[in-house]
Amino acid sequence: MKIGIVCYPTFGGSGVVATELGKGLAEKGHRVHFITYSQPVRLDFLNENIFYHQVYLPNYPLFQYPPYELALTSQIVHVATFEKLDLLHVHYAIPHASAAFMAKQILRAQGFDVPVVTTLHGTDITLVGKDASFEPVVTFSINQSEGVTTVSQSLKNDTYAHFDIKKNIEVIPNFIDLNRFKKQCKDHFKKAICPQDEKLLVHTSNFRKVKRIQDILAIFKNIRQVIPAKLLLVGDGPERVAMEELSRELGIHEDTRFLGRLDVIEEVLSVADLFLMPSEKESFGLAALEAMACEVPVIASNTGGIPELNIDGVTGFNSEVGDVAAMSQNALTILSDENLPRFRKNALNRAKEFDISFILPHYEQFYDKILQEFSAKYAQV
Ligand code: GMT
Repeated sequence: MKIGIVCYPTFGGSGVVATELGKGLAEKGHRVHFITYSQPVRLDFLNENIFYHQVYLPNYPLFQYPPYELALTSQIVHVATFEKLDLLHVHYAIPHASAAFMAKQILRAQGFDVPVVTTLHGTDITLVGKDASFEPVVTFSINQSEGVTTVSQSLKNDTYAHFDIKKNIEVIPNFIDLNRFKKQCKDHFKKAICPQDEKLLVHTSNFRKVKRIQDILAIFKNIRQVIPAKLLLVGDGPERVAMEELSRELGIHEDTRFLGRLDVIEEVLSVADLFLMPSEKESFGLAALEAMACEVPVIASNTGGIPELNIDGVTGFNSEVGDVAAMSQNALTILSDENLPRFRKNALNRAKEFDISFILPHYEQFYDKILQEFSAKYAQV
C-alpha cells in the first residue's frame, strides 16, 4: 500500500506515534510518504520504503500569520498525485484533518480519489480542539474523514462528548517497540547520578502546563524527606524555566537535574526506579508506556486514558489530579525494597501487551476496511 502520513515532526507524542507507525509499515513492505514541515525526530535512518516530503512555507510580508495549512494542503495534493497514494493518514486533527479534507476536494476535482484516516491524539480534542476558535472546523473535518481512530477509549468518549460526531470511531491504542525500549545495563550511569544508591525518579515530557511539573517537584520533595532520592527531568517546553526556579525555592535543586531534550530516552529509563506522570489530562500517556517497557512502575493521575494503561496497584498507582499527598505515599510504597521488584515485573508484562507487533496489524486491517468501503462507494457513483 502507498500511504501518506501527515504529522508533527516534533518530540510530542503524536509525532512519535506517527513516525513509529510509518517505520513499522515500511518494514512490512508498505511505501510510506511523510509530509510535514521538518524531518520527524525519530526518522533518523535509511529505509527504501520511506520518503519525506517537506512542506515549504513561502514568506511574504503581507502574512502576519503565514498560511501553513494551505502550504500543507498543496504538498498533500502534489504527493498524492505524483506518488499515487492509496490512503492518507493524518495525526492530530489541527490543522491536519482540515488540510486533508481540502486536499481531497482538490484531488477529486482532478479525478483522483484518496480516503483519509484521522487519528486523534489528545489535546486536539480535550484542550485546543474544543476551543470555539477551532471547534466547527474540527467537527467538520472529523466527520469528513473516511476513518477516525483514537488512541484510547477515554479519548473516544471525550470526542463524542465535545463534538457532534456522526462517525464510528475505532480505538487503536498506542504501541511500543520493545526491541528499542528495554532495560539496558547502564550501571555506570546509575552510579554517576546516584552515587549513594539513591532511588531515581524520572519524568519526560514537553513541559507544558498540562503536565503539572509543579506536582512532580512537590512529590519529589516529600519522598526525599523519607528516603535518599534523585530526580531527572527530561524534555523542554514553556514551563521549564519556571520549574527550575521552583526546584530552587523548594530546596531540592541539588538532587534534581533538568536534562533538556534527549534522543536516548531508553538509556535514562534503564536506570530509573519510578516514573512520574501527574498530568491534568493525558489521552494515553505514551511516555509512561516507554517507562513501563523499561521495567519502571508509574505514579500517575487518574485521568483520561492513563488507567487503561497503568493498572492501579499493579503496574503503579493512579490518584486524583493534584493529590500530591496520595502520589507521594504511593511512590514510597512502590520504592520499598519489598515491593519494587514486583511492580517492575508487572510494568514490563503490561507494556508487552502494547508491542508494535500486536498493534500495527490493527492499523493495517483498519486501512483495508476503509479502502474497501471507499472503493465500494465510488464504484456506485
Ligand atoms: O502530551 C502532549 O502534550 C503531546 C501530545 C501530542 O499529540 O503530541 O500527546 C498526546 O498524544 C500522545 C500520543 O498519542 C498521548 O500519549 C498523550 O497522552 C497525549 N497528550 C495529552 O493528552 C495531554
